[in-house]
Amino acid sequence: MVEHAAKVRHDFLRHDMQFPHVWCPGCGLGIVLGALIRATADLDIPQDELVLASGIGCTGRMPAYVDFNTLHTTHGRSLTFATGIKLANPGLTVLTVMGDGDATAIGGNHFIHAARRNLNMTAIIVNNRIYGMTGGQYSPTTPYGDKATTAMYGNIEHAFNIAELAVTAGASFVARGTVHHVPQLDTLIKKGIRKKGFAVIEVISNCHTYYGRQNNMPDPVAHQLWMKENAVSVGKAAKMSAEEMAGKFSIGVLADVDKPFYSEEYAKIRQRACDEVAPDVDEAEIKCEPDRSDEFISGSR
Ligand SMILES: Cc1ncc(C[n+]2csc(CCOP(=O)(O)OP(=O)(O)O)c2C)c(N)n1
Ligand code: SF4
Repeated sequence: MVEHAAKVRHDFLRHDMQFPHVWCPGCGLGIVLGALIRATADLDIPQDELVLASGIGCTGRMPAYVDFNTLHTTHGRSLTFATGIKLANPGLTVLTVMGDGDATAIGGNHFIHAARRNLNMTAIIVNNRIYGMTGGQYSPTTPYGDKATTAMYGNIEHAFNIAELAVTAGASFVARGTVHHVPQLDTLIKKGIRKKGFAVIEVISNCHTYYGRQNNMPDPVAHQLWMKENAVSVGKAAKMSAEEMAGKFSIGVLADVDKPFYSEEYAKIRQRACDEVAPDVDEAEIKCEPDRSDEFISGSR
């Protein structure tokens, strides 16, 4: 077990090139990184078939540390780069990792439309309720009344519920986990990668440096205790009243539906157009590749 964990760390991290990392000691992002490499290792996906794209932010630094095909792109735009990659090479397993600001503020438009299109990729959204990298400005997930560098008297805006937004926008698979419930987080990421369609995993995490310090949770332990006390399983949450759920949040799988996904539909349209408009062109030149990314996913752990 210990040997396996060490091998995963050795094989999946760019340990000799990119460490020490830039994150604050105790930041939840290290836990998300661990869950991501364990999940991809368990699924036995060859690293050359994996892509991790990010935007900008503390979360956006994650691709620097993993030994996959990686892109560190512009703020809010990782899904647009990821879409291009998936359509150009549907055989790749494409993931994006975004902060709450990256995904739902500047990238909010791309996020809802990626879900609506049902792109076959996995979006991990690390929700630490703040803009970490730029010094603690409030984000679309900062709760009403909480403090931020730009809301020193308390936030007067109301927060998005990222997972519910994803369900409403049409994502095939939507789950919420935390950096406290780590084995569950590994499983949710694996389920998301296996899913054919747009999979969203919201991860409740801690930015104790900027969010916590301004909101009476100044260290990672306080955040861990808060997650432990306030996370409720989806099944249990369904039986609780709105009053009982006040201040709490559900964890687990919120949506899991099967429906046509974009890269498959797009390949069919291309094939049809090729057959009708250019029947004489050599098929090898046209390259209407179907989405076969699941052929590389074989792990059963
Ligand atoms: C176009 C653009 N606008 C603004 C910025 C500045 N900026 C960099 S990261 C960031 C927010 C980061 O917050 P979040 O996405 O929640 O990620 P975190 O750092 O908390 O992981 C902002 C506003 C930028 N880099 N590019
Ligand atoms: S500023 Fe916040 S989100 Fe960024 S590394 Fe530090 S604790 Fe993590």
